[in-house]
Amino acid sequence: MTKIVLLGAPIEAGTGRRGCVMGPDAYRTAGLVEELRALGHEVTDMGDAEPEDARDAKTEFTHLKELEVVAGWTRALHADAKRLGRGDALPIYLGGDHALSAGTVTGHAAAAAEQDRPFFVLWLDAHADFNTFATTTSGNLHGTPLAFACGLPGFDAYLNGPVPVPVNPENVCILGLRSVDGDERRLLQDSAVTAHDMRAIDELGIVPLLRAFLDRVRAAKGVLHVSLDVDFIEPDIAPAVGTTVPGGATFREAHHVMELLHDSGLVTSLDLVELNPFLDVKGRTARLMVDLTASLFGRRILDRATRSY
Ligand code: HAR
Ligand code: MN
Ligand code: MN
Ligand code: MN
Repeated sequence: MTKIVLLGAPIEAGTGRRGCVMGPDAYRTAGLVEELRALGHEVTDMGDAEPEDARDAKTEFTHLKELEVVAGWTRALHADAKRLGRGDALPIYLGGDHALSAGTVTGHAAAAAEQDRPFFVLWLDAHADFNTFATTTSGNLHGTPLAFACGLPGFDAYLNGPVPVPVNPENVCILGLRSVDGDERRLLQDSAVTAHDMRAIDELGIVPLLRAFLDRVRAAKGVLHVSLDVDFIEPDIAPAVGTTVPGGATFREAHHVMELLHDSGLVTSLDLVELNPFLDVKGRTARLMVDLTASLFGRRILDRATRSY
């Protein structure tokens, strides 16, 4: 049994279109609480977080969209995540677009540092979200949270100062990449982030790539934050996302990742991001995300005599 807290983060300012604000309620409607309780977990839904006022958030760049709103969410969620990271329950953040992870990842990194635990991030995404204010061409700030969390320069507007505990890029693994911008690609290649694109998954298999990372987390006695972007998954089966890219993880690849994460016992916090219920087809994407979360929390096809991990 795991103690789980759910916190909604209905932010859509990081993306170029409307709809992610409905994400938290779509997860509730799709039965997330009931599914987790059916697996024997103790679940508390804390409702939705609210952004701080961040009208002071300013930069020299004029093409950034909704910087003040994103900064307000970053500050609020950073504080929420730092507090929840000190507690004994496992938080699931219900997005909301991926800009929310600027707050959750940096908040959990700060809480882990207080406890002298190495902090690791698994980023399941078609995108690297490794743009800075200087490199984003779209100005959509959901393309920036991982660069921010890793301490790349220029982001002081988000937390009104530097990131207190930047994530060590060596402790970050991205799985599922298939859309990276030009300058973003250079930043990623110059960093120590482990980035596995879909070709690597095709050639080597998603399981060995994930296992290698989990082995590192375990060896370091680390804690693991997982950030699951809907667009990690093949859009034919997960259409409710504004930034679909063909060639994503299959149904079984996505579930297998979740099953291995469960068996590892290493996950300490989770983001579910980018669900846009306005784009969904009869709730299927919301239900798939709930089912993937259930796999991460122990739902299995058969009980195995030996652990698969
Ligand atoms: N790289 C593109 C940009 O920065 C697209 C980013 C899209 N990000 C998400 N989350 N949808 O992964 O504009
Ligand atoms: Mn609501
Ligand atoms: Mn993303
Ligand atoms: Mn994405």
